[in-house]
Amino acid sequence: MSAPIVLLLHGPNLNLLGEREPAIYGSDTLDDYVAFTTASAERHGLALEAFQSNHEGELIDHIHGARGRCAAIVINPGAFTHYSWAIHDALSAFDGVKVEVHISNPNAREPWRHTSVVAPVATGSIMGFGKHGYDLAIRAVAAKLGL
Ligand code: CA2
Repeated sequence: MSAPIVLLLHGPNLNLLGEREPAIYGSDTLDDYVAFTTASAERHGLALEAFQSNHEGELIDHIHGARGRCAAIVINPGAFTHYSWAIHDALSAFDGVKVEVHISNPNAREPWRHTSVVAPVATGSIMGFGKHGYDLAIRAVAAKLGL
């Protein structure tokens, strides 16, 4: 049987990883994050698809496209985390495992980052562990799927 698919989504500005704000987000690029998460997925018998967009609607289209096709979504919604009820609603219509991941710990930053409108519809949230959070997310997906 083919490996269950995990959809890895990144939201706005995360295409700039490695280019600016290394003190907060480190020096790894988005490609490094995707390669790191792909390797983790393969170790756990999962296949990974990755997509980044600066556009809310494109992220929603990909969440819809995962319905009935992907076993899990790992999503770092970027700043959409804090106000996109549209992403909240799209995720609530996805029946698989949903992991919210953040590179930094938004709760230790500005007050406007302390609210996540995605967290209530996520299976769980991982934040503050940099790149390792993505490995933790894949491990959590594998455990939830019984792999
Ligand atoms: O810590 C995270 O992963 C965040 O989701 C990153 C978002 C931020 O709005 C969230 O509060 C927490 C911001 C992504 C911006 O990424 C940049 C990366 C490099 C240079 C500039 C921005």
